[in-house]
Amino acid sequence: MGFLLTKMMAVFGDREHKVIVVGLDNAGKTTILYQFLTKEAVHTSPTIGSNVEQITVRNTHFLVWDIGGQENLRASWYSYYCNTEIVILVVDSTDRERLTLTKEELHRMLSHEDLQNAAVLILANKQDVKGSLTAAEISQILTLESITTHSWHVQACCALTGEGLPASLDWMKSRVVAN
Ligand SMILES: Nc1nc2c(ncn2[C@@H]2O[C@H](COP(=O)(O)OP(=O)(O)OP(=O)(O)O)[C@@H](O)[C@H]2O)c(=O)[nH]1
Ligand SMILES: [Mg+2]
Repeated sequence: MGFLLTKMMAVFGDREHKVIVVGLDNAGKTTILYQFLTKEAVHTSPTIGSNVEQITVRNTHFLVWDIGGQENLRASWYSYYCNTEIVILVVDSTDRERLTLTKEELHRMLSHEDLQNAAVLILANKQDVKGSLTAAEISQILTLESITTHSWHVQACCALTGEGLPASLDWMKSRVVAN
């Protein structure tokens, strides 16, 4: 049955779109992945390696890889890049000290040839925390306006309540439909 379904999906062009979720440790990547999937805030622990889940948005299927963001794991992010259509960069909007590091990681990532055709969604997470930076402030610090090589979008969100995440999925869907 599964085989038949896979064959039918291939015939009708209803393929899976690969998405990777990156960002520094503690940004909220795993919380976002499971909020996408279950519409609930789950308890997480730091990701060693990755989690992968299929998420469907009105008949569009995404295979979403949530990759651990600890320093020693960042060097292997590139091994997930091949065939990625959308990169979700999760930012902890309260972590002002490490935004420069996030900016460096973002620009390094975008220069990788395997991500040449990928679109980038920047999620300004933890908007529920008082004093967090706004999406516009994060956009400025990450110098998003200077990115002309990739399609990008910035979205404020809160992974605990799910606020901002439906709009993010809509943008992801619009990107893959456009291509
Ligand atoms: N206040 C608040 N806390 C959040 C939010 N999103 C995630 N957190 C918390 O931030 C912590 C880290 O969340 P994770 O989702 O595990 O972070 P991660 O980016 O997957 O971290 P690594 O796996 O180490 O790379 C957890 O305690 C979450 O509950 C949010 O929107 N608001
Ligand atoms: Mg994680």
